[in-house]
Amino acid sequence: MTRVAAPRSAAYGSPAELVAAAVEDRSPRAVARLISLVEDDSPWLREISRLLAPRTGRAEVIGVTGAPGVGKSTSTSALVAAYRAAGRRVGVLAVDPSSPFTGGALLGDRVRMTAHTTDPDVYIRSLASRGHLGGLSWATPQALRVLDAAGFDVVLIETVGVGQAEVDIASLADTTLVLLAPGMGDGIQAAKAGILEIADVLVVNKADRPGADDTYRDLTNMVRLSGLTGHGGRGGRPGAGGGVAGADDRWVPRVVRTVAAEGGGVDEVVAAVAAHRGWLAASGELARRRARRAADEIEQIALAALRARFGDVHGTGRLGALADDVVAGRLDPWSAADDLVAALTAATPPAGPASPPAPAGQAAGGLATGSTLP
Ligand SMILES: Nc1nc2c(ncn2[C@@H]2O[C@H](COP(=O)(O)OP(=O)(O)O)[C@@H](O)[C@H]2O)c(=O)[nH]1
Ligand SMILES: [Mg+2]
Repeated sequence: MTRVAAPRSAAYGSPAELVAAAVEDRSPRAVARLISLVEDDSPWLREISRLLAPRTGRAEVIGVTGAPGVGKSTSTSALVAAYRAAGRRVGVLAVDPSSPFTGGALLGDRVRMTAHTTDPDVYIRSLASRGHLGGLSWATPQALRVLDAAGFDVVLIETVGVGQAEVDIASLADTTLVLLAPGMGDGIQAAKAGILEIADVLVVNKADRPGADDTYRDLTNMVRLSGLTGHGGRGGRPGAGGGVAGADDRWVPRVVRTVAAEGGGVDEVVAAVAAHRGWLAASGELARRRARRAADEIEQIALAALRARFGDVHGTGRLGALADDVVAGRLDPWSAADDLVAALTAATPPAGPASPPAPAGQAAGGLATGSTLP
């Protein structure tokens, strides 16, 4: 990619200026820059993340997932309208690994989203990852931090697939909407386990189509059965009791019908999300989910750092030398692995910039350890 990896314009001379522009001035341009830095694994991220941290934790994060074509973008757009009508600032992250920037699907999304493009309190971004750290699963939570700190009350994250998504939406969102449409046939059967794992609200979209009632009934039965048997629903954690739904603090997923293309049923979705939000707060599950999210994030960053160091070790030829020893019988693979791990943990992290980074191409080593940490 020939994109410039960092803000070079005089407007943002430092990470602090850039973050201030996004957080204090709510500049969409600064927000866009910050997310670009995330996509590029910029060496500035460490400093930026430190500056953003005190401003995060306020946004309500809603995941929107489901098979391609089920109506996620249409529903997201309708939800943006509903939340804007309630006076809330809304951010959207569209995460679709199969259709980065130039994809036809995105073009369609753009058209659907145009209704909101002139609203300064709506920020819509299709997320790509040009970095090497861990792709979208790494970039998405960081982009979410940017929108959260920039004062978006609600952040909608649209991602494809159930159980197959590169981004684990359920671990990222406070509330996960799983969209289905009539005519999926055996798809529902096959997807059942995955759906119950992650859905807080089940949305039968395209309720104007034949078969919608069957799909709705299927799902409602499925949810009721799972309530009776104590399976499903992320609120149903071990220790919460496996009794009849309502007899403990479990969340039983709501099933809602929508015609997103016409805005039908969207208010019910908003109400279901609000009810789930209430349960999250009352049950203590919100705090647990956010702790899990943070743990995931830390793990991703730590693993990326280890991978980067592994690359450094590779560069030294150490692995090759160890392999030679193993082939020659001078060393067993276990001892060789011990040696390699020792080299990894001993390796000094790459030095990072304390000031604006070099242009793209030299800006590798995204997990640079800056000298700016207090
Ligand atoms: N009949 C009908 N079509 C819909 C509805 N919602 C979305 N669609 C259409 O379904 C297609 C796919 O929608 P899209 O939002 O792009 O799905 P996504 O791939 O899940 O994001 C588009 O042609 C939409 O206009 C609905 O409620 N009823
Ligand atoms: Mg879409």
